[in-house]
Amino acid sequence: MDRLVHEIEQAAREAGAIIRSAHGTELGIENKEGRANFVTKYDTMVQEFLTERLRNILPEARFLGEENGMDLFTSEDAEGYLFVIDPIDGTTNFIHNLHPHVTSIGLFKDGQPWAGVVYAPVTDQLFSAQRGEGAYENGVRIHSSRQGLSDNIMLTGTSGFSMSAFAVSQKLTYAFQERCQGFRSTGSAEYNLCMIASGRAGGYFEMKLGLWDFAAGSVILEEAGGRITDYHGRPLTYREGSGIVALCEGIAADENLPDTGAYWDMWDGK
Ligand code: 2AM
Ligand code: CA
Repeated sequence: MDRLVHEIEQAAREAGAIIRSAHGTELGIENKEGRANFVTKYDTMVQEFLTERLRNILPEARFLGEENGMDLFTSEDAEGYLFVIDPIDGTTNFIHNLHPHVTSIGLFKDGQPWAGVVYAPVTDQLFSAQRGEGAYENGVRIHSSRQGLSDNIMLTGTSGFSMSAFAVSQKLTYAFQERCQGFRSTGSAEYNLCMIASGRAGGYFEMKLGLWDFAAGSVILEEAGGRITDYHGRPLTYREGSGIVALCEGIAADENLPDTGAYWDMWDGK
């Protein structure tokens, strides 16, 4: 793996140390737009820390992040290097001192994800991947499950932002339920993708995510032999947030899965 990726890993570990130090302190919780959407002073602090730290590592890179006001992909982002950062993915967990909450750093090259680093500070798990170089957990190569649905646990999103998305997700969960070993929900999209990449879970779907919620994990999952698409099975555009369906190698090969696209079409988009 490129030295650049190892430097990003180090930056993610340092961000994680800031997050670990937060417990027992005043978090400075504020409401953002919409339902169950919070930001704390640590989200902002870690975003600022990473922006400066990563700028030193790769001065020519542009930045897109959840907490820095630069959250729209522009035409200039489609060329060269672009960091797509979520300082804390799983902020609601973080607020409740619940694992997982992770720092995630995606690095795009010419508009496509090229490397991803996800660090879970509570469990000291570092996931990373570089396009064409495989995926790793704490330096050990990982691969997604080659087993089918009946031998896997599935993960579901929380869809805290929308009751109508929650209702459709519940229906899709029901459709998968009888064929898998049941569902879990972690509250962090990036961590979910790493759980599939490392063979612990078989799949995950969520109807609305920010680009920073899957920018890093998508490379990690694909490098671990898994697949990530929209609900209709199409490749992601990586130009904005979207709904995602993420599957391990074994489940991606199943031709009789519930039709996620049909469920997507039931959602009013609100
Ligand atoms: P966050 O913790 O960075 O906000 C939970 O299933 C996942 O959904 C988390 O990764 C969470 O990211 C994300 N999420 C929470 N609220 C969201 C919203 N309003 N829009 C998109 N994604 C959201
Ligand atoms: Ca976040």
